[in-house]
Amino acid sequence: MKYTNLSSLALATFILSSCNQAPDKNREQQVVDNATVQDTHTSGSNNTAPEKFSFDAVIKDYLALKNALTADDDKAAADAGKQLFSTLNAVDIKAIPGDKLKDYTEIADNAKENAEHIGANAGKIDHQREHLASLSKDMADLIELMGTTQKLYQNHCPMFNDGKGAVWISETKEIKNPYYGSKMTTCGSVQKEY
Ligand SMILES: [Cu+2]
Repeated sequence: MKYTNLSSLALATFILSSCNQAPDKNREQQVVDNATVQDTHTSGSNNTAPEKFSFDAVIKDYLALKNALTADDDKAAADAGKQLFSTLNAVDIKAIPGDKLKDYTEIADNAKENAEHIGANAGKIDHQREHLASLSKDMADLIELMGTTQKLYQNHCPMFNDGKGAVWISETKEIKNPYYGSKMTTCGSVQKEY
């Protein structure tokens, strides 16, 4: 396995246990959302465009979310979190190669939970940033699995989470730390290029 999904799942579970929202309610909502998306898909039978998996929209939404937290903007981060959640739910899993489907689903489910919590926590930027740490691991895992057409960097902040550190995915080589924003913009280093 190229990615370490188990550790990000463990982190998400840890974060979720400190959240106000009942996880069961989230899951129900997710099921409803999935059903809605599937309905729209099946009813759009006039659409003759070939179904092709594109991961670009997910990356675009993640980067908007990351940049909102870099700018210390909890409301924009919440909006971006909601957008990412709906983009992830709209992904047509039929377009994902069969041998990658199981891994994709596991990581994407985790990413959805993180995006949803960031969306629901405007006003609590510290909590949004905890979820960003788990979400960024998910994104790194998804990029390893699905690839990217866009040039991206995996950056590392050594200080976040009591010195345990956290990664983020960036479109620029220049360090702009989303975990500390204006307090410590240039903390971190480039760990990997995609
Ligand atoms: Cu949360």
